[in-house]
Amino acid sequence: MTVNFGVIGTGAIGRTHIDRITNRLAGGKIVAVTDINDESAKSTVEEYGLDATVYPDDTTLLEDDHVDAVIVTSWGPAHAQSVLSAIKAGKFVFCEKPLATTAKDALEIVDAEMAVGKQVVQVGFMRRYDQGYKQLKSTVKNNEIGEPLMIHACHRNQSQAESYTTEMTAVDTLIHEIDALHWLVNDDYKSVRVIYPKRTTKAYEHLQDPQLFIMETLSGIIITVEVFTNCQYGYDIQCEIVGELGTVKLPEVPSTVMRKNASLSQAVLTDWKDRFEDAFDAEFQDFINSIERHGAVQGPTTWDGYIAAVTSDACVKAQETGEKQEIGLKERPAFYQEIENVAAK
Ligand code: NAI
Ligand code: ISE
Repeated sequence: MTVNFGVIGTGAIGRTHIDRITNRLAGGKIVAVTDINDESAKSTVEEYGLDATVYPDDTTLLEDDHVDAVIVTSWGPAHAQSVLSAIKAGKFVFCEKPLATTAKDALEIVDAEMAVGKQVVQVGFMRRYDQGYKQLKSTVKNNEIGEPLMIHACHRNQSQAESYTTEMTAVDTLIHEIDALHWLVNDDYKSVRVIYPKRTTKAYEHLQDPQLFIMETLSGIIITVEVFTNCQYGYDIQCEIVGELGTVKLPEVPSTVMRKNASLSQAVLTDWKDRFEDAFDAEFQDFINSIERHGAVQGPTTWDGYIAAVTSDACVKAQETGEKQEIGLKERPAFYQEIENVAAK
């Protein structure tokens, strides 16, 4: 079986996903695209030589019976509506982060999916498919470093466009750590506060950069995440878990070591696309294989999208008030507990 995809949003990451499905992965085909910028949709079809219909909007794309699954790669605030419509149209959905920009919208998606009775939505938290993060997860799960006590993480981007705001540090960038870190230690968040260090002069004036988020989980694990989005030197993702018996850390990205001009050097990546390319491929291959083999998906869930929405919202309030914010999650429905149990096997 081939999974026929419709793509809603043919911008930067939409195109990379089209490329991976068309040129690298097995079992998927792009048959439909749409973008509010019609030219973008048309040029994407040309650029990748797709045999795909260009639709004027998501509503008409979702009426196409040839489309089995949609990829939602529009701007964040547009995601929830497209995901809800796609679920109602009986499609599988791969939604880039964020699933929704409000907890209310995320819960509406959760309810719509539960009404279907199986997992049909996968959220694009690709770090769960990264080899390094997977090794961290199994180290903790196998109790190799004892009980986790602290996590120290950092998310550094080389630079940001002028349109990037202080709030985006939480909702656009930190959101990857928000998802990955509680998943690593199988815990939920309790609170967050943010500290603003001395500002870099290398950022636009409206942006507070860097920022230090301090989060606490229900079991008392303290998590520090430095987000520095104009660090100049490269794209650098770090994560160390400190346990009772030892520590475990993400590996450095492999790179050749050069000896030249009396110095020893190793390149640092500059782009998230390169850092997580294998993880993006793996998450999509899993999405395709799960539909083909099980008629349901098994990656990061809408409940994970809900946790991220509530938590990033609290992070923004912490930015605005300068005070610690409680993170109040609803009780996880049995539906999502069962999905997690199956995925953990
Ligand atoms: P982009 O701005 O390059 O592309 C978004 C595209 O969606 C644009 O072509 C725009 O015209 C289109 N669009 C907006 N609203 C639409 C609607 N209602 N219907 C149809 N098309 C619509 O943005 P980019 O960088 O591709 O990001 C897209 C999403 O992917 C964002 O939610 C972003 O947070 C996420 N993302 C995830 C990454 C990851 O590491 N997992 C990395 C980069 C982006
Ligand atoms: C971007 O949207 C991403 O998701 C990248 O993974 C992240 O590193 C970057 O900061 C975001 O702007």
